[in-house]
Amino acid sequence: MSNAIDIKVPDIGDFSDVPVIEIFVKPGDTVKAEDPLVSLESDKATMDVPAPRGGVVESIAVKLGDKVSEGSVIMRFKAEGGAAAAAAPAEAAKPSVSAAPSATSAPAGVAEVRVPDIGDFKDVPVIEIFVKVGDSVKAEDPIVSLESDKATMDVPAPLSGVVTAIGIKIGDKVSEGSVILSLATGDATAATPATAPAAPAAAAPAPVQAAAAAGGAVDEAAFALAYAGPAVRKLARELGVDLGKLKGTGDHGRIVRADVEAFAKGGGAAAAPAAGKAAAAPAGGGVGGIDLLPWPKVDFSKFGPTERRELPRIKKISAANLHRNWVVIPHVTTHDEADITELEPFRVQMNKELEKSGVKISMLPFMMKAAVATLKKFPEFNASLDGDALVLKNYWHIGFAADTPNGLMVPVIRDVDKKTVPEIAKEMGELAKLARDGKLKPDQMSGGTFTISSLGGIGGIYFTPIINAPEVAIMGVCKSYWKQHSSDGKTYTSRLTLPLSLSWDHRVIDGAAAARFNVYFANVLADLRRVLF
Ligand code: CAO
Repeated sequence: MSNAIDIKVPDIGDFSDVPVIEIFVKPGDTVKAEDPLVSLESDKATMDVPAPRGGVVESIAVKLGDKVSEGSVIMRFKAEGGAAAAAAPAEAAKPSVSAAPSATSAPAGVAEVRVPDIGDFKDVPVIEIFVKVGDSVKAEDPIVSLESDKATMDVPAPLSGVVTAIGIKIGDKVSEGSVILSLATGDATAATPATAPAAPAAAAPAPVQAAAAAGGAVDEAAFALAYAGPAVRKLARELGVDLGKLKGTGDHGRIVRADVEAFAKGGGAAAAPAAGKAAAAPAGGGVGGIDLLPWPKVDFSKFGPTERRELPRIKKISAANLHRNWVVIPHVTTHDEADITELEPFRVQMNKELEKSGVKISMLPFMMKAAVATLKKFPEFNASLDGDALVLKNYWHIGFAADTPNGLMVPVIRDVDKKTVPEIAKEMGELAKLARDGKLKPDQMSGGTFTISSLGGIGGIYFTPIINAPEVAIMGVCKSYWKQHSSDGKTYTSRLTLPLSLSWDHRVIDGAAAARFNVYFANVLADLRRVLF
């Protein structure tokens, strides 16, 4: 009996003809159950289809851009064993992407609505309840919002009815299966909760992407940054309310439904449902019209031939992070330079001595050591903002920006203070390779206290790196070059000069401290004996 299994698109709710935007595996790859196989992107959500079981990929049945629906074959697996192959593949695939919310019928005409499959999340706090007893809801209306530390998820009503009881309150922690409320329906027992929830069905990041994907002619940057869940965003779109202009009254400033309604009633919105166009107008209200304008929509093909390329997944994730960091943090960049005339021959000598070990040392591991020495001297650079307080960290985990075929990644080397330069160089090489192969694990990218972004192997003189929040500073480094230097204006010597660009968060750091940081950092590189102090 053949061991091959067709892997099909599982239940993806109401979506059909959804384009394949990424394929994560190739024939010959061994995958484990739950490894992502392909990514699909509808206009509402990005959904990864995970492997329903382990196996070896025999062939891929789709290509990028192909449109698929539930049941479409995406690839063929050689199963791990004959017994596994015997199981119905569609059945196995089903729970991995979306499960419908479980509404079970209780007494005739009453359905109990429970928290649906929300992936790995457990004990997730309820942050908003959109309905009250007596309210009529339609299938798909959001009923509550849950918020984990990673995502905000709205749970939609699985069927239409009237709310007869609510079993939770704000702040309660819920998991899959927790009862949310009871609904009286015309025919509850007949109702099949067939519709997949828009937000919680997909993997954790999907609700965020779904929310961010909603389009409209408002200040999109501010709208995307606003602290609000998908249902509130949807309402804001319908009412033409620009979320970026609202102050939330929910926990931690979260914008709740009532805020949007109050804003709309108070004339804050340009107009009701047909407001999309009106909201596009700058809301400067006669003060000169210099507010942010909506992103220009241009038909580039009018001017010449074009080609459309979707951004890779990593780029989309880093783009959202970079955008937030750039908009939220008041960045300032201070440039300086380090004299590495003495350090460079030492580096070359060390590489000769280490030739047989296979470890190659660039300038970056020295900069990591210099960073730790400088961070110890200026602890507020090795810190993060937490509300009104600064959390100073007594560990020195240094991240480094790595350029990979899929986009920018920041692996982190832990406890740089306890490691030698060759140890750092070795670990850096290993992490950079994992990054380029797309195999970095989350814990290899987390916990950093300061980041170095080196373009030294490429070129440039100075640049303005974007701070890797929640860190408060980042050191950018460019290519060293020989520079004429004079201390008296009469005699000149050539010095090997390393350009430094330190970006810092002006909420935490002042310009004088940043200038001192750079001077100290440069001095350490000029004479590494300072690391001993
Ligand atoms: N000045 C002069 N030469 C330098 C240098 C500098 N500041 N830094 C590195 N070099 C040299 C290295 O010594 C090496 O020379 P050889 O080939 O002769 O040995 C060469 O440039 C290439 O170095 P490298 O880039 O492979 O090694 P690295 O340790 O300097 O950097 C890594 C490793 C992973 C950080 C790097 O490969 C990388 O990805 N850099 C890009 C980071 C980036 O994209 N930053 C921008 C983020 S903001 O968008």
